[in-house]
Amino acid sequence: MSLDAQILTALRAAGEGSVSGAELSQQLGVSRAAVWARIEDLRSLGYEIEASPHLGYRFLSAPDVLHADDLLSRLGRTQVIGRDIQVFESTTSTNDVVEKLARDGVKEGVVVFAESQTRGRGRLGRKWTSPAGKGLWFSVLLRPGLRPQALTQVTVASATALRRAIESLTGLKPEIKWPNDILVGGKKAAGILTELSAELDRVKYAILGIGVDVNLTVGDFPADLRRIATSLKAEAGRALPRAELAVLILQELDADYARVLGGGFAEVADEWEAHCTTIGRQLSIRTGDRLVQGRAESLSEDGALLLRTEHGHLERIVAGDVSFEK
Ligand code: BT5
Repeated sequence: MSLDAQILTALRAAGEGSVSGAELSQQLGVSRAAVWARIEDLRSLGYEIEASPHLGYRFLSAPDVLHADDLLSRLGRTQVIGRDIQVFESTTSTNDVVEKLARDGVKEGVVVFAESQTRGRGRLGRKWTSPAGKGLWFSVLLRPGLRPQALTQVTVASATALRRAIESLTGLKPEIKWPNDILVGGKKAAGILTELSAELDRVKYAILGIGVDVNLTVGDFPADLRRIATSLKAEAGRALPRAELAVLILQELDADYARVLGGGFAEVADEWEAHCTTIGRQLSIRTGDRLVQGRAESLSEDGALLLRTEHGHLERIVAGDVSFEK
């Protein structure tokens, strides 16, 4: 952890109380002058830290920016996800940045955020709107050692984790639309894009890209999305702290990733089904150039959607676009 992250962790741990410069300097093994210089730097980034000659330093508030040291300090210890966090002001797509890291052999668990993306993407090269400072646009590098077909489990687990994190921060009741949408009030508020590099029977790496519309206003969405997309702020009626949500999502992702790798997918699937608007509905799914119609019955053991067609066959669908018939 960097010095800034350690200072923020120590100040947060003191809660309403203060920590003296001497304590910090001893705890971190640097001079008091170095501590002071780091605190000044954090203040210039927008952190409100009170300094009193007698009591020391007291944490008051953090700015609504994503700052890697701050995210690491809040996240605490996780098993895999968030071992390292990087934040970019702007990038083409955070999935591109993580792909480069993956090719360079970086270990799984690194998370890359961007305040804005110039070429954020959805599935099949669709565009993902990612305005600056309003959402969470990030990607996670995973090396799950699963068969490529089983990677849907990771997408399913990400959706359950994302749903729980949003619910716990906002009190909203997000729903999951197979395979990768999080809806609030019937409109899309978050999406997941899983990209992978695989050999025949093994995933080399997977990149989990997550976009959450946190504090966007109607005007931040292009006109053609206003009918189908929404933000957590619009639904909750108040602006939400992005860093806090980011940390909650990473903690929940870490927990669900461990559940999947530990053979607990059935449990994840149950939770997913309990919150999924797709199960039980009559649907059309476009998958490649095929249109399949039927009733969504459940998830298979490896995360595919099982669809009962009008002829009574059970079809296993691993990817596609859903539209509801009734
Ligand atoms: C998705 O694709 O929903 C996956 C979105 C993943 C975005 C993240 S952001 C971080 C990482 N880096 C990236 O470049 N991508 C990931 P799909 O199911 O194909 O949905 C795409 C469709 O959602 C578009 O065609 C629009 O209709 C709609 N859309 C675009 N931007 C949106 C937004 N900000 N909020 C809600 N809907 C949006």
